[in-house]
Amino acid sequence: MVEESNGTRYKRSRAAFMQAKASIPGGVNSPVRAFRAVGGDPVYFSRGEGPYVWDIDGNRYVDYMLSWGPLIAGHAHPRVVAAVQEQAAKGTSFGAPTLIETELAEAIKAIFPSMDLVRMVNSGTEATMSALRLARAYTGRSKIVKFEGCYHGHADSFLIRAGSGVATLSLPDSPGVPGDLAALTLTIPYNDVDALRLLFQEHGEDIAGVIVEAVAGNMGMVVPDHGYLQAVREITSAYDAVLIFDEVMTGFRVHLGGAQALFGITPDLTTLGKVIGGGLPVGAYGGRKEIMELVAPLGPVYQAGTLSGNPLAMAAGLETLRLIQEEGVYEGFTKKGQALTSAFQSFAKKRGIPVQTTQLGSMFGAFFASVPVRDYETAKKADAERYRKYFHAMLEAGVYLAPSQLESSFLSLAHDDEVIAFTIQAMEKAFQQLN
Ligand code: KE4
Repeated sequence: MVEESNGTRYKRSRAAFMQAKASIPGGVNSPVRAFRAVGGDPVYFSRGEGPYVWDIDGNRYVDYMLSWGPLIAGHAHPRVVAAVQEQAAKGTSFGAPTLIETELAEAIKAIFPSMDLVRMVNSGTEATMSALRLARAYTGRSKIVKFEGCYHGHADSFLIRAGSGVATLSLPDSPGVPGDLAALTLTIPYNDVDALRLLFQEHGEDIAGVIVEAVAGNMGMVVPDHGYLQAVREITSAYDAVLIFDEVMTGFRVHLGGAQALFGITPDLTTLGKVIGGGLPVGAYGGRKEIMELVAPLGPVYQAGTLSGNPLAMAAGLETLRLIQEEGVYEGFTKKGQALTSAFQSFAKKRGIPVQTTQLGSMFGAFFASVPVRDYETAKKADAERYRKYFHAMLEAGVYLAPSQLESSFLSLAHDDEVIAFTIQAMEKAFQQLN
């Protein structure tokens, strides 16, 4: 049995957590970091380099959480650090246009051709809330559709049966969201075309938009059924509702061009974040010209931000996009992701433990479940207790995974074959501790 916080291994982290709780709600600046789903106290990181992070007790881990996705180049990539240092020496923010903002917008457009115009913001939440406002303005309608278990950040309209931390903490919906506003968010199961068709038959004329994680990553990793996204596209088009692909997590992860490139579906709007900031605060939304032209100052839909497009995040994002467009990067991600998921499957089989795994590009997921996970209902049935034990066994073995089964895991350029081999050895040890 793995001791969650045995002896001195996490001594400094435990003390740090106690101290933090005196000043920060729950001791963390984002709920999923609090280890609530896996028990024990969170470990405090002091530094990262490549695929590794070190905690303040000096323990080293191979990191598959990678700051929840942004660090696709790995921790402190020399070229990203140099780009940020060079930019910082010239000034960190101007609140005025800079060339580098246009450079990143153009780099994003080259990878996401559905984005005729792109607006930079400072988080995925800002991106999705802005895209939602835009969809409502463009259609003159108020209702939106989201899917149970999908997470689109913490703007009021999205905290309805959401995934990620909302699901991890089993919060039904968040208090503080006015009932009248919550009523405008219609939620249905993911991967259920009939439910979507029925919803549109009933509310279609009032639905401004549908926002979807085209590959879901916030209820664990759940892939769309064959033809599902095509059906979502057809139904939204038939009712002139705006289709928003929330690619904050999947962008550059499941494919360089995100889920829309992988599945060949063109959304009306796309939201991005994480990778395009290379670890600095960033978000972006963009899409069809006739919709984006409504955004102020071009149009009347207001959205603003003191640090939007700040040169530091632009510099880190640009260098990161250059790095992942080098030859063979995505073949490498697929090879390593498959090595991990097949090892996981084989160790589980040997122990007679039912598991489900998913892998697309540099993103992968695993459930302790006997049936394929295709929506929030089945995701919630996965064995959380077994995941808890596995998480701590891997932590003890020097591998840091997402502290919740309702999240996804990520690879970086720095996860080389030696790191993958180390991880597979840790997996084998961890499975020996699972009954
Ligand atoms: P941020 O506001 O956290 O930058 O992005 C919100 C967001 C929007 N859309 C999707 C698909 C997302 O996955 C996210 C944020 N993801 C979570 C991890 N599941 C961030 C981690 C956290 O909340 O601390």
